[in-house]
Amino acid sequence: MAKTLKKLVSCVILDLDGTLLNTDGVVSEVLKGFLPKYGKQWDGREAKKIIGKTPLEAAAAVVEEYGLPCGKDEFLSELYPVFSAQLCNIKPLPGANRLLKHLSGHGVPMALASNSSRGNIESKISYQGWRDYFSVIVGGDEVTAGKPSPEIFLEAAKRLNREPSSCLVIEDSILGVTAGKAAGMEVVAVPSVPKQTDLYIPAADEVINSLLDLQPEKWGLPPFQDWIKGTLPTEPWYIGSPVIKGFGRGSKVLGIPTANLSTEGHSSLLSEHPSGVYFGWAGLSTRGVYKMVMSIGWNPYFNNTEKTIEPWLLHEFNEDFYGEELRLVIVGYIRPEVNFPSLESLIAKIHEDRRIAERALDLPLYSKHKDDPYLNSSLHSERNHA
Ligand code: ADP
Ligand code: RBF
Ligand code: MG
Repeated sequence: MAKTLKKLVSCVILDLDGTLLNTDGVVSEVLKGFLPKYGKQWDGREAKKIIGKTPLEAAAAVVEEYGLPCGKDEFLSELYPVFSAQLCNIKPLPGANRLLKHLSGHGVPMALASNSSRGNIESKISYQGWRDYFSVIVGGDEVTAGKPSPEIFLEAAKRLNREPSSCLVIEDSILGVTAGKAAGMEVVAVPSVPKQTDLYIPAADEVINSLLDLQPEKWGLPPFQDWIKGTLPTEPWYIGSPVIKGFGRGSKVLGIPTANLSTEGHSSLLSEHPSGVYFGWAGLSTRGVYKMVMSIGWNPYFNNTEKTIEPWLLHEFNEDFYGEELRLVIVGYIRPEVNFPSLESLIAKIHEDRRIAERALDLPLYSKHKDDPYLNSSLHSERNHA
């Protein structure tokens, strides 16, 4: 633990949108429904232009990007009521509830520092039941300049009664990371745009893939204690589809076959879950239920452009099963996806993941999901036909 200690802090200042809340999902939905009125189509690729901005700056970016025939103030005042009605539909990001519960349980003072307006922040967090977690809240309308100005973070530190140097900032946007560093604070970046890690590395003190990967002990804060034998239990989630052809390199290049799922119709499920290595149970209609370890993401080693799901069923099959219905119950998380200097080191790591998953799945906590009807229903119906 001491070896990896970066710096001691005594409090945490969090950004809200994109860090704790999946606000961008709702923003995208609202714009998707709104832009057609101006004869335009929302293109998700512009999403990163609005991340971390104040509402007015974000509106200005959309007006400019799409060449809308209205002013930014006019656009914002039209959009605002639509967006406000959607605040209750914003979901917490993976690991947000866990992090807030953990820090508050250990009495670590927490502040929210967001470019959103104070009123907006208050509504968003009351929908989540998070109001009591924060002893300080600073909104973009309470300072003269929003992020990337350090003002919002300095104000939060002042109200927390702490020196900036003993504050840890957690931020998803480059603007926010810049603001935190300018305030003289320690900054962990959790980028909300995938595959952009390199842009954050020079600015932040650490870049992590999702809140699940935060190690508070690196900053002198109490460590999480919910890891069990190298795994983090997650709310079980379910995904199933016929097995499709993948890149054809699993067995050939790695000696590790991965039964690729069609991601069609699963895009929102896929975007809800951070990339990384997960494990659980796999049900194959007509065959049985097996232990499974999988990667979700872009496979940095191969630098894929699509986010894929690649489950390795921990069983020897003597044939392929393309086209068969594969159902997964994912019960836990192992690690973030990483790049490797060589194929050998990637293969070795995947075998280590296999050992971790195999051992963990024998724990009652995880083994009970083997009997989930979701995995077995297709089996039963096949049997009845026979
Ligand atoms: P692809 O790129 O088409 O997914 P792979 O080389 O990754 O090809 O091989 C995956 C295929 O191998 C699966 O679709 C499945 O039909 C078969 N297969 C055989 N054994 C396994 C296993 N233990 N786990 C996953 N897939 C397996
Ligand atoms: N690919 C990576 O580039 N980085 C990883 O960290 C990584 N972890 C994996 C873990 C498991 C359990 C499995 C089954 C695969 C992993 N892969 C990873 C994906 C591997 O590159 C993928 O199976 C091939 O791209 C085959 O299509
Ligand atoms: Mg595959």
